[in-house]
Amino acid sequence: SEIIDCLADLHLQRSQPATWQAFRRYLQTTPANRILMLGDLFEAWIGDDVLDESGSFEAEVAAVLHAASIGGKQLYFMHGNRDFLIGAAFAEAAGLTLLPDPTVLPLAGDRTLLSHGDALCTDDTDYQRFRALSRNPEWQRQFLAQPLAERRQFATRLRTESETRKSGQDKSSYVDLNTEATRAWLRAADCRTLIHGHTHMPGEHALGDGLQRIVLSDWDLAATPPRADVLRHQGQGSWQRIDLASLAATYPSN
Ligand code: OKV
Ligand code: MN
Repeated sequence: SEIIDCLADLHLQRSQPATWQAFRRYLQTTPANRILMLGDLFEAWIGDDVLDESGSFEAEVAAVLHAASIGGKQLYFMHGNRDFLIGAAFAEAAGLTLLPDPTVLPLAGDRTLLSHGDALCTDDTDYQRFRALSRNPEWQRQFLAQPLAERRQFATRLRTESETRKSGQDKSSYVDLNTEATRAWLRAADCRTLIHGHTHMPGEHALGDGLQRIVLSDWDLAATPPRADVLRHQGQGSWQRIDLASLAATYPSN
């Protein structure tokens, strides 16, 4: 029967070759028929025209995804807060289908809602203001009209701003998903389960009335211990968390 994998927050970048290698190996070995990538596949994305540069890391990732697609994997991608500018050119180069956020996965046993997760961090009003602006088509058109060098500077500034916020004191209160907003999304979509990433706080949370959210880890194969979660749905069963990093540790010669 059909096997579905969900993963998120790989934050792929050339300077993290272990994570990129683990993802390539995963694509070659997973038994999944469908692979659902729930955002922040890339650490940064400043426009699909990065694919046209010679020696482009992003083009290399697209080519590997495209090969998996030709090999029979159905690939899906939802935007994250880092790679919200991924567009139709990347989707075509990678052989994947873009999904809206949120998307309902109408599984027989358990209708599951999929999201990156950032839209539900409603207590972080500064971030939500940035999100609304950066998802505006006119803002995106103006941003993409700038030269690549200027867009790179902007990405660097956002990364610095993000590091500053992460090192700030009272972050715990607003970096997580708002429970009432999450319950409202689940009810509106007639789902019991939400799967998301974004927070890098893997876990499972009961939200009351039989509702729940399952949180994916980010991927960092250079960390100690390394992390690389996949949530797998197989047959009539429920979602099963697989830590690819610990599987790899069991077979060091792989
Ligand atoms: C999003 C990208 C980080 C891309 C920045 C004012 C500033 C808010 C911010 C909100 C978004 C960072 C801080 C993020 C996208 C990155 C790194 C690379 C598109 C400002 C208000 F700087 F303009 F003043 N933000 N976040 N990147 O979600 O972490 O390539 S972020
Ligand atoms: Mn994110």
